[in-house]
Amino acid sequence: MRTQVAIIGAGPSGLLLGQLLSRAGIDNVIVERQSAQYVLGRIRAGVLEQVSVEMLDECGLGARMHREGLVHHGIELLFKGARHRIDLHDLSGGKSVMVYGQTEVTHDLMDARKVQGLATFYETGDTVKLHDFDGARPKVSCVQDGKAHEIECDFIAGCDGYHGASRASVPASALKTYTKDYPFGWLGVLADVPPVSHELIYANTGRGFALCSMRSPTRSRYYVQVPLQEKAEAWSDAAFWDELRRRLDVEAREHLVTGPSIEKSIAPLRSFVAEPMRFGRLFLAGDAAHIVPPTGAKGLNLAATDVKYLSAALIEHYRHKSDRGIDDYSRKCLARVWKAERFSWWFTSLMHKFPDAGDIGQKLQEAELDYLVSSRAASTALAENYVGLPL
Ligand code: FAS
Ligand code: PHB
Repeated sequence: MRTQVAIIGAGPSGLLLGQLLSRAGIDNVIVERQSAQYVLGRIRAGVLEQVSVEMLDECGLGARMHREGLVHHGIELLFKGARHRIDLHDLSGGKSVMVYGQTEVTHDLMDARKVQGLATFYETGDTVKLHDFDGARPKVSCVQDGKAHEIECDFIAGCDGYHGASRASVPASALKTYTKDYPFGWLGVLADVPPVSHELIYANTGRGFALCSMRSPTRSRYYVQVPLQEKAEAWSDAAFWDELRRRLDVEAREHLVTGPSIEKSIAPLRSFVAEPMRFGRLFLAGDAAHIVPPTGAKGLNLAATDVKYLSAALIEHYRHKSDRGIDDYSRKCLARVWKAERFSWWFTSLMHKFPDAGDIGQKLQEAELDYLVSSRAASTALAENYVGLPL
């Protein structure tokens, strides 16, 4: 078969790119390793920057998000047993964030693609291969239900995440990668209980980091920092709730509603960037090119802005016969990626307990937090990064 753009991966990056290209009349095919149900079963991001909200609106898919999503104008920082609100809306000149889970974003994009009857090969397993993307006639091959498919295309979008085939298909000599692994993970629990507070609470405590988030007024998402070697199955619900309570302030502890977990998993924390993000007719987007620790809620939003730049570049190529956007894609993305990497590293370094930091490490973090919440300049810096830097 032939298409204009072959997209590898049906996560948020691939699905969002597929929507934007289709709306511009550009033919595309998505190949996805897993089943749609499996992709939807992964519990990941929870916070959308305004630019991501606007992209879903641009795809005509914002209705459920605006109906069910929660607009947040602030977050709270908890340290030394007290909470301090950061007024994101005031400090960022009127911006806010939308709490609407990645699962829902993916659901909306998948439903739209299905209604539009756009070609999507699910459950291709590890059969996807990329061919000749450094030439003029790239191809993607895969096997689905035992049937081999060869997809001739003009361009390949590698939207297949950190462990995908796209970046792995690039000769190591053509790539420069940067990696920082953190000495802890996030144990996350999803539960159908009302959130402990109406805004997110990021907690720095002597026992480690905790985050109180949510998906709706009746569904909460909580995280506690755990050592890397921990296993989610070793944590009973009761043990999780007890540990979370130990990391909350008195009021939050009193308001915490607990219940059975409907999902429990541990995510490692990593900073990673692959440069460049373009190889001939192959473009990397989203987690295929970069990973941030989730502290700054940047992962999904960075994927969205990569897709914004890539879709504009491809539309310019087909509509105006210009490759200016394509030639500038990697530079433009990486300028934004590195700023988000810095913010995510800084916020992670400020809020987590590092094994080798000693007692002075906690004191230095508390001093920085004291300064942060008492300085408009410092709070503004946090706010403008958290809501998303201008494009
Ligand atoms: P994804 O990884 O979401 O999607 C890639 C898709 O490609 C997957 O569906 C995969 O099955 C498919 N694929 C992989 N290899 C393939 C192959 N060889 N052939 C075909 N398909 C292939 N971000 C936040 O902002 N907040 C969070 O709290 C947060 N939590 C996270 C927790 C975990 C465990 C992980 C891994 C990430 C988390 N992230 C979080 C980041 C996450 O939301 C990503 O930024 C987001 O999923 C990026 O979307 P994609 O680039 O589409 O990559
Ligand atoms: C989430 O709700 O999953 C979430 C929210 C904010 C973060 C990370 C994760 O910084």
